Amino acid sequence: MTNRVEHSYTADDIQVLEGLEAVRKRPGMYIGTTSLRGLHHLVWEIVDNSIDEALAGYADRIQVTIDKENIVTVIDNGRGMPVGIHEKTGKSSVETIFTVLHAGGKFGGGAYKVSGGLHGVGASVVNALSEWLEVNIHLNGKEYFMRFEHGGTPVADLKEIGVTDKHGSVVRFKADPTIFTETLEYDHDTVRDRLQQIAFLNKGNAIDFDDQRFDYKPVEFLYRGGLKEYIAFLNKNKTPIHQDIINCEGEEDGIQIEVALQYNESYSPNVYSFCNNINTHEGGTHEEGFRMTMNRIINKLAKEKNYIKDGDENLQADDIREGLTAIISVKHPDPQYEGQTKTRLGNAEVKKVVSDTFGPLFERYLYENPLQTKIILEKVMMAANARIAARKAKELTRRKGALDFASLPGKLADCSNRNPELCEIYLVEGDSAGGSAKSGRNREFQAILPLRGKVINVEKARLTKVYDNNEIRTMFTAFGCGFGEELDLDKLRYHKIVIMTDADVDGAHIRTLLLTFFYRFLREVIEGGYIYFAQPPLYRISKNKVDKYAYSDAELEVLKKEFGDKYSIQRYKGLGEMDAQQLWETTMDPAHRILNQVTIENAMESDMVFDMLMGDEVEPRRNFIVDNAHFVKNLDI
Ligand code: TTJ
Repeated sequence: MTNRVEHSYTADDIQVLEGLEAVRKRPGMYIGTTSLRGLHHLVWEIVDNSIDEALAGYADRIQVTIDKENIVTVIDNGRGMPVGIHEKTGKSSVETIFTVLHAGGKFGGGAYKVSGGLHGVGASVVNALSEWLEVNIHLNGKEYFMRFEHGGTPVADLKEIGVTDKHGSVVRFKADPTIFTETLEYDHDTVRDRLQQIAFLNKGNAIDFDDQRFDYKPVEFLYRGGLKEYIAFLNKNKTPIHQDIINCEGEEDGIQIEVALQYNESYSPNVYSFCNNINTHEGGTHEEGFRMTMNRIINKLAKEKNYIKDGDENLQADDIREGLTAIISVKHPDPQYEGQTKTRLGNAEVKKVVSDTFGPLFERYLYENPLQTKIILEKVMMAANARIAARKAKELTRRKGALDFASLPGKLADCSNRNPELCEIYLVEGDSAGGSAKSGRNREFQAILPLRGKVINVEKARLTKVYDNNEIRTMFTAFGCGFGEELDLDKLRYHKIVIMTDADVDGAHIRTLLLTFFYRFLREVIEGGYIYFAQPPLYRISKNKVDKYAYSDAELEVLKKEFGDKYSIQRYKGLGEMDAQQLWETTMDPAHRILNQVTIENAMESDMVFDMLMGDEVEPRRNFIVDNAHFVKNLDI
């Protein structure tokens, strides 16, 4: 009998190790990638556990620390992980949580598990991918400790190590450098932004972030106003057209819904949705429910108040979304995710829940606030009228053949190859760099499109103006894939669209304008991974007719050492300072160049930065420039 128990215990043991070994063999299966993005997943995974405890109502403060060695510590003031022996495994629950795959969820106390996409794979995955991981638990006056090494092997059993008057859980870990071979350095901004987002989405829960690397100061994110404060944050560089941020909360069938919205003067929509704190980039049933409810109520009011009359066409979703900043956040006990990146909420029942909970509250708000309603309806009517005008302008443009390839103005230097997979188009700032790029390129597969002057700001211009703009028309024509509803990626003529600008503030500005354009008109092209930034070198270092190029200050330091003394350094201020040969060697030759692929997050970020740089508010702009002084300094001296 005893033997049998022992035997099966050993078998379990082996199984556990095999489980973690599987994670180490194929980390991508569990965290998507072992790049920086995968590294960040470790942090999200651990933080999610504390969020669950907060959502269950037992914790209200989470502290995240990254120290100088990139060791991450997550602390919550929840109940503390359970310390008893786990029935099924015969080991402590803590050991089970950190060594058995997918065990995480079974121990959480909350009804809303924060799991979706790659999240929620469990703390054991983090343990498996860590050089070491330590757990401290404060529970019932006692402190417990356990340490794992080499990808999840317990150093000793869970041990009582002292007394405490606190309660909660502490997890510390060092990512395994043999797994994360690309980088072990967490990106400050990415971690900060995500923690701030979690704080916005969970009102009243404090998240402290202390990044001890560089000169960052500790920050506390605590938003008692929740989504209302999130909207105020997103709109901080925009001009709202009505005073209130409209905020509705409800619950039905155990599904919680929170919606907040406000219209601003701009023309573009900013609608974000979340399920269990995960950004559902691809939308889903909560967003559909929101759109349908908005449509129904706005059309109803527009009719009642005689903005639209019998026989007029209904207001459309696009009219209602113009200049709308909105967030829809649902907490669902059993979310189903769909879509390419598993970020579309699929639960059909959510549509009705949004309609039932948000609908009546939103409607009531509008009836009780006739002044704000009037402002909103007038804005939506303007959008509808502009849409009808734009449709006519677009039809006219198409009839004139302006988007046909034959009508392409002479400035595109196309490539000779016709296989889109092999073809690249460089969007180059300025005619002089455009000239060098044209002479330096490989004309077999590289096309060059010089952009003259400033690219139009598609956020601030009406659609008719955008369609009239020469640079925009040329790009649409050159890309060949159409846009908006008619966008067809199969027709895209280049599978690499490379934005090549000077490495200075103006270049960054043009890059931002272009990204904003792509984000608003060709989002699928970004999502398809077709857009890149070229990275021109910052310096050339030469000695005895040998030239080498540095793409960062750090690289320059390395090269200086390599060259010893008696070298000369040229600092590049713009693409125009390089001749055709140099431009090819440093920035365009696939064998040597650095291309940075643009992600939808880059584009969203740039959308916000953009608003800030272009908006009416002086203070945020000043702060941004001060914050980025290192960047500006690098480039302008
Ligand atoms: C489970 O039910 C009994 C009381 O404690 C519940 C629980 O699991 N709480 C909990 C887990 N709080 N915090 C965690 C946790 C925190 C971190 C940082 C990491 C992990 C894996 C869990």
